[in-house]
Amino acid sequence: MVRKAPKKDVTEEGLEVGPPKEWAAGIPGVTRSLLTSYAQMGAGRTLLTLARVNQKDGFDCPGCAWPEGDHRSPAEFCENGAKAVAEEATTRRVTRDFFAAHRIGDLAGHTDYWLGQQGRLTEPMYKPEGADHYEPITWERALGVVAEELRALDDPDEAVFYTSGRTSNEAAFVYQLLVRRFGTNNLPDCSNMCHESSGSALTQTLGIGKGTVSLEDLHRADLVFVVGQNPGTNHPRMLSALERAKRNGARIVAVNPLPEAGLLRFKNPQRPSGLAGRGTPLADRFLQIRLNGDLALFKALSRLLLEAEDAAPGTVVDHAFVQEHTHGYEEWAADTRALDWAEVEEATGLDRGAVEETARDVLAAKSVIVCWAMGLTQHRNSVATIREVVNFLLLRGNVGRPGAGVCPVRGHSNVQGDRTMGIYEKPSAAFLDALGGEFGFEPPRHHGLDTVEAIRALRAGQAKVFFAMGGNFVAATPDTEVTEAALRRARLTVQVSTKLNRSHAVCGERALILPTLGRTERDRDRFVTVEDSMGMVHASRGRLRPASPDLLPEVEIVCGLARELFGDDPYVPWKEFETDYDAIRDRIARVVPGFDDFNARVRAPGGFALPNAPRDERRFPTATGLATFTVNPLEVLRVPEGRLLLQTVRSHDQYNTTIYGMDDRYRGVSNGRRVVFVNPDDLAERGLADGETVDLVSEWPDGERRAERFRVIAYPTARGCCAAYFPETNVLVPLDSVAETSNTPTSKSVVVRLVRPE
Ligand SMILES: Nc1nc2c(c(=O)[nH]1)N[C@H]1C(S)=C(S)[C@@H](COP(=O)(O)OP(=O)(O)OC[C@H]3O[C@@H](n4cnc5c(=O)[nH]c(N)nc54)[C@H](O)[C@@H]3O)O[C@H]1N2
Ligand SMILES: Nc1nc2c(c(=O)[nH]1)N[C@H]1C(S)=C(S)[C@@H](COP(=O)(O)OP(=O)(O)OC[C@H]3O[C@@H](n4cnc5c(=O)[nH]c(N)nc54)[C@H](O)[C@@H]3O)O[C@H]1N2
Ligand SMILES: [Mo]
Repeated sequence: MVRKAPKKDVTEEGLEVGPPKEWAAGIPGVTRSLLTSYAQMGAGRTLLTLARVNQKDGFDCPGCAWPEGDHRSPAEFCENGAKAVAEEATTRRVTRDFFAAHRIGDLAGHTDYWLGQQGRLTEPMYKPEGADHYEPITWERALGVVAEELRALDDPDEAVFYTSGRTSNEAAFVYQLLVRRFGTNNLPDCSNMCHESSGSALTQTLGIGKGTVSLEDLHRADLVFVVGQNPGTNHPRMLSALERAKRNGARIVAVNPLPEAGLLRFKNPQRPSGLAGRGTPLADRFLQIRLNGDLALFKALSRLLLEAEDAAPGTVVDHAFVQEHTHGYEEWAADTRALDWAEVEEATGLDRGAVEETARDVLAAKSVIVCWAMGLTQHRNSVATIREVVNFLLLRGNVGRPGAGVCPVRGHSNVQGDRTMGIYEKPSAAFLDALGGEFGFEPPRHHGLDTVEAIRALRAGQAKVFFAMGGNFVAATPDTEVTEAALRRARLTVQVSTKLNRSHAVCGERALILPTLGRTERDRDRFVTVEDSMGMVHASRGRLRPASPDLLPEVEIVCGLARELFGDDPYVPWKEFETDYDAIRDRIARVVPGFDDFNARVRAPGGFALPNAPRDERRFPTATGLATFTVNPLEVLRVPEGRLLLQTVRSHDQYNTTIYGMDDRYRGVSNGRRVVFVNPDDLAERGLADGETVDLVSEWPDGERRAERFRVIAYPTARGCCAAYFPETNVLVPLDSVAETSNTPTSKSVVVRLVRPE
């Protein structure tokens, strides 16, 4: 069987390709963002809105989870943050007339870009069974439909409640409360596709599923690794932090198959000197690694450190730390000493000299931080790879002291906070005890479904109601055709959304669109809170007039549904929560560790830091109370003859499934997205040339999958690897191709062949 992506946007006539850029975030960055904003918002609204991004009395940028420093500049946003704001603050509107004019089937035929460009959703819409149009519905009736379908289920586990990572702490807390009060832990979230591998590896080895560094640590590190991450596009404000670290004397090592613009040179738009010239060189060393080579790299670095220790005992390994705070060292060291260099070179594609020089950087550094994102988390052996990063840091005591530690760089602006609030299909017993104790009911104890398992359950007809708090489930998940068919089987799909997307077009028998406020918008006089990638909690207050008078904030949608579902609930004061976010925060303070005195502390400018045992006390709350060295076998991912390893990445003009525009400026692409970046030598070997059109075909035990008509771009990526954008390539990743332990789809290692279209 061959699965194909739907034949939309297959011809891209205006597509142009130029040379990739070597630097990021200078003048074009700033002017581009203002142009996008003008087009969507108009000039006055643009200035008013952008002036409030990430200010202490403003709203948290919905762009990414990178923290704000203590000394904020008046323009604490970046090009892509501005695009995220413009996308939400747009003056374009999707009205009931729009839905009357477009059949649902027709909407599914449009591109993600077109769908997003239609503007903000304005009122609740309902697709009754058998209908092919959405029609207006009142809020009361809409929530009634959801409650009716939930009550009709035989078992609460037949419902699935997804969350994307923009939901505030307050909304997330009441949402998971509703779900557990209803009786299930089916709370998959975007994390399952994102940093789940980081969470799994870090919880096991360090006892906390989050990073262990603050922004201050990054500024004062001696050596910073940026691995599997493209900050120039996805976390542009991180570049300022890296620049600052460099000014303080840090060296930066970039590890990536692609020479990403932001990693090489940086022009800081917030400093006068940043507006001219070639910018600051950022990475001191660029290791152009093969996809999935990182486990081998970190093992090799550790082995070189052990050799240096053997040559001069007591000078390299932090024995005091290893003895006092860790276990498993001996076994790990023996395994690491036995590493086979030939395998390292095969896996990484790096020559031994480059790895040895990097090890010398490490030896010269007193404090080391490793930052990473999706390049490490979306492979079959991602959890093992991240555990190797931890081993490498533990060896020299680079955890739990200033300037050192692990730094998984989160994606969605509140994805970390949502997890802290209990959006998790595998909640700990301690969390459930606290929740049940506070509200006086017994939450379900058995684990729920994660993202991939939820799709399987929908496919099998075992899950019948699908509720999404934000996001774009159908487009963000793998195996597009399988997933779409699974969602279409649902009795009811419900999307709480700000903007139109594919998940509204590919829906269940009955479907609801519940439009909600975004971060930028006024929520009466209330504020919400978020947690950034480094565990800082702070307030976010929108100021813009809501896109429509018929929008409800997420908290009110959840509480409204709970009141429909539970009537006069003896356990939870939903009515009070609906209006009073302070009341929600008081409960959070009693249930979630670290939030004591939440209401008072979050009102302090800049908010507060959550406790972090490894960072604050060098304490590791693992099963043994010690940080853990783990043995992770090196299995070289060998790609069969004639095939390439494909990674699926973001362009500079997209936010996950939201397509801002059709350009990828730093990589030299304009007016199109169906492109595949391939090393020129790999092209020559296959008799292919830059500019040709190919289909991407992945091969799996259950058949082939094909994404059609991509323009080949000869590009300086690592040999044997190629790259293309998602969501277009999600059709190539089977549902069952997931990372061990974390169950994250393997979106960064897909074996493909490039074939000329028939
Ligand atoms: N503007 C914008 N900002 C965003 C997002 C967005 O879509 N747009 N998305 C947000 C979200 S949810 C997230 S999770 C983050 C994502 O942030 P990133 O992780 O930066 O996003 P990707 O585009 O997936 O880029 C992956 C990077 O890892 C590299 N890479 C891939 N595989 C490997 C590997 O095996 N080894 C190594 N060493 N490198 C590898 C790729 O070449 C690429 O540079 O960004 C967040 N911020
Ligand atoms: N092949 C491949 N697939 C991937 C990835 C990859 O690298 N490669 N990355 C994965 C990652 S890291 C992630 S995080 C997921 C992302 O998966 P999701 O989080 O599900 O997807 P998004 O595209 O971020 O969701 C966009 C939608 O969110 C809604 N929205 C925006 N703001 C708000 C808000 O404030 N409230 C509400 N209720 N709705 C809002 C809008 O309607 C918008 O259309 O995708 C994953 N999929
Ligand atoms: Mo993400």
